[in-house]
Amino acid sequence: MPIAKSNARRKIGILGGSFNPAHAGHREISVAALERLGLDAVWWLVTPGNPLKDSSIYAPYEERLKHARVISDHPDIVVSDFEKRHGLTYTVDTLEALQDDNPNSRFVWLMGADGLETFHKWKDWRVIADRAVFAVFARPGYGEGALSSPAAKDLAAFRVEIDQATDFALIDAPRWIYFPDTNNPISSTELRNRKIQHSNKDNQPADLSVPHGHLAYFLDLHPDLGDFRADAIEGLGKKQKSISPKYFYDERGSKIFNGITEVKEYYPTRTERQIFLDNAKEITGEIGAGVGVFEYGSGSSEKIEWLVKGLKNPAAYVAMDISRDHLIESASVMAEQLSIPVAAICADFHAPIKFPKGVLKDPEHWLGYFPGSTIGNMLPETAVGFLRRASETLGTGAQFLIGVDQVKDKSVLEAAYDDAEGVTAKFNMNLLVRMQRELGAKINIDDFEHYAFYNEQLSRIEMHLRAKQATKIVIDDHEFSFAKDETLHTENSHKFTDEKFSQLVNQTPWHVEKTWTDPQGWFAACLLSNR
Ligand code: SAH
Ligand code: AVI
Repeated sequence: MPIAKSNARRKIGILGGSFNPAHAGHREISVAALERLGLDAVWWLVTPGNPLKDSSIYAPYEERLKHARVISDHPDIVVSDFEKRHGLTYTVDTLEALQDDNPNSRFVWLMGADGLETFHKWKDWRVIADRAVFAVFARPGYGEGALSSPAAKDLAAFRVEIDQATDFALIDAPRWIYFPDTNNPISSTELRNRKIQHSNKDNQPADLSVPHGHLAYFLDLHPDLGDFRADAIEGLGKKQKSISPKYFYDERGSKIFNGITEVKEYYPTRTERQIFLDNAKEITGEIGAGVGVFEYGSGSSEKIEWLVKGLKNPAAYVAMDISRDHLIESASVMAEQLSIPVAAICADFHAPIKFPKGVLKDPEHWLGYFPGSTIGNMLPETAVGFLRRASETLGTGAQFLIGVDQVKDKSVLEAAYDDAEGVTAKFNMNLLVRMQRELGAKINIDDFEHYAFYNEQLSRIEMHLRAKQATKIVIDDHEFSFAKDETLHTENSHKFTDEKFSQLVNQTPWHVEKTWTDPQGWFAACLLSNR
């Protein structure tokens, strides 16, 4: 674990951080630094602690180290506990110690453009800049903006051009360099291939799961590995422009969704909660003892407590969602609140998922839990595929409790998806904000408006972003024109009758065991079994 002392004049990049947890972005910066700066190695210095962060979402040190080693996955990236061993917390001191310890090495401090934005708040940041050269890499969502940050302005005279990159590690500080083109290090085609490989992979390595803070484990299947850019370009190129609703859920989108569940027109959340509470005894009785609960699209995990409290000797709760930070935060809170092991999996529920073996005790059987009628956001044929895969994930003898929104009066439905406060509109528009921030898309957001209607023929609410006037969206060198009133289709929310839902379920290994509804029949909780 200690880094071997070097005797040659090695060029070493340093990426410091809490690595809570390490992810693909850390690796991308490191690989870019190795290639562009001609470095011999990149060391990931995992800081022991950041007292400003909430300890409940902060995994123990050894776990962060272990996870970083799994994620780094590169012969020239070394994960180090240097700061812990030397009792250091501040970069300014770490650099001094590194240089004292390795007089024959040249160090380059590495950071994402997000780091540069807040660099002026670091302790003795000017001393840091004097001590070592540093390289800044554009990251999805963070680019040119960082160049107008206080530190970037203050140090503007010391910035070198990227044509000097290969000698950069040997220049004397203060000097810095900015790579504007690393926020899309992988081409769309490459991503597409990687994505296909990923979805063919029906088994993920079990050692990608690590204990994390209060969580029994955190398994990151990296659902975000750049797919947003490739999917946006593909979807905007279609005749009816469209994009998957899964892209609503960045950190901000997840929070806006919580706001939707509180507006008076959005009946699903409170109706479903009432069904669960009114029938809790019967539902938990049907499920039985010793189950492990696996929640798909767990969001804020707000609907789990009644279930875990009502079940007899539940074995574990595993939360799964695509929205990584929100998931870690919500599942960590649940881990503190529930008296059973809680774990989290960051994944796309359209990909195959297997539980890591031997981490949690096997439950009597698994109960899939999929509230909110998120299943309605899938096309019927996609829902069939999803249910089949879920049956494989959960194993034979499993049950599946699913929230299913029902067909009802059009005016009730349309109001629920176009609330007077405009929270749903904000949720929909967030997709454009996210495209701007993460893809560097050029969009005049004011040219678009939220548009939702009930498509009676297909029994679904459709959400679109509609162009108020002729406009365009530009991503990289792709330009997508919108005529006035042309739309980008962002979401379907299918509404079911009992019959329609059973027809769908009957194409899968599941069958409907029992259904509970509210007095108006607006929403249903369906218990499926694959026994
Ligand atoms: N279960 C909660 C949240 C529903 S919102 C409730 O009933 O209120 C839908 C959730 O599904 C969000 O948290 C979103 O991040 C997640 N989600 C959407 N698409 C997903 C996908 N393809 N894979 C995994 N999670 C997804
Ligand atoms: C998550 N899903 C079930 C919500 C729905 O009702 O389809 C998402 C949503 N879209 C707009 N409002 C809420």
